[in-house]
Amino acid sequence: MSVTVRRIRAKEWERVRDLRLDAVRDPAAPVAFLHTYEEEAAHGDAFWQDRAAGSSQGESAAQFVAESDGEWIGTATVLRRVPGQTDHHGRAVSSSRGDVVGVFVREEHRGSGIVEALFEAAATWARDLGDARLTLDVHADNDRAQGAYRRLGFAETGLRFTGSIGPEIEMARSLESAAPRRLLLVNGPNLNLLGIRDPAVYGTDTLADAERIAVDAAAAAGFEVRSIQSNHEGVLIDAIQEAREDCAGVVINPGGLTHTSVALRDALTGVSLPFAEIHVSDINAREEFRRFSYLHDVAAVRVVGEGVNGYASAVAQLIALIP
Ligand code: CA2
Repeated sequence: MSVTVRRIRAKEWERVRDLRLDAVRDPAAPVAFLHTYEEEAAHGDAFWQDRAAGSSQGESAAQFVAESDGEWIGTATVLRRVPGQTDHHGRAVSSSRGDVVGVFVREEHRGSGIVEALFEAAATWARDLGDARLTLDVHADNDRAQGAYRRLGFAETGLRFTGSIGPEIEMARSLESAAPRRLLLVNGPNLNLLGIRDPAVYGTDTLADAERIAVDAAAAAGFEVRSIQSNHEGVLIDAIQEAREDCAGVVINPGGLTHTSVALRDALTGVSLPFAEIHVSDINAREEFRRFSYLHDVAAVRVVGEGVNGYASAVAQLIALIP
């Protein structure tokens, strides 16, 4: 499935309306959106024409859509706040920022990188206009959305308030690009055998092929890659700890340590770098003992069973999260 993310066009106001009406009918809508289906459905054509016109061009608002085979499968809108204005909490705006609102991905497309791509487009637009950060408000009980925003690099600002949908918290993410443009690529035990043994499970591509695929994907986004492969857990842990000094994230295929190593998990969470977990084979379709991963709930990105090409996808998705 190829997905493109782009800004809407003014003439697409009917599609803007239809996607919004689908969003406010979602089961999560009561804790996600400020308006109900009844309120949105009551607007006439002029309302949607104005909204689409206002967010299709100019510097005050932009609506982005994710499109797959012509279908709109997700959306996010950025409302810019600039000095001199008062924001929706009544605070004077001291440095320009983008407020992200109206985030929605159709249920069947969730968990496939769409929200990351939408936020990347939103961040690029706001950063190019000189904004220092992205902010958003999320319902205090909407754990799913909060988790997704955290994985996208957002953190709580400390502002809590009660709005029309109940208790909400503000989260923010810096748009300043301070992180080094380098990733650490870690391949664990036995991955040096890739392509040499067991081609029925792992294919015929070698570790060198996987590393080249990762390097090329990173280069396309302006990043470099430092690669390490080791059969020794401690060597991998040392490399991960050192990455804190000069890397913005880690892409790791932990090999068999995936299913056994608390120490590797601790190293990855300890360095506070976002990381992608990648497996060449589909670990969910093999022996029972491979189904559990000590990294599954702390990885920012997971790519499983896409062969060595999965390294490109893991790199691209991870870079999309790096400010
Ligand atoms: O599918 C993956 O990428 C794995 O992380 C590879 C590990 C395995 O233990 C994981 O469950 C899934 C194994 C690394 C490669 O081991 C080989 C052994 C013999 C021949 C070729 C590769």
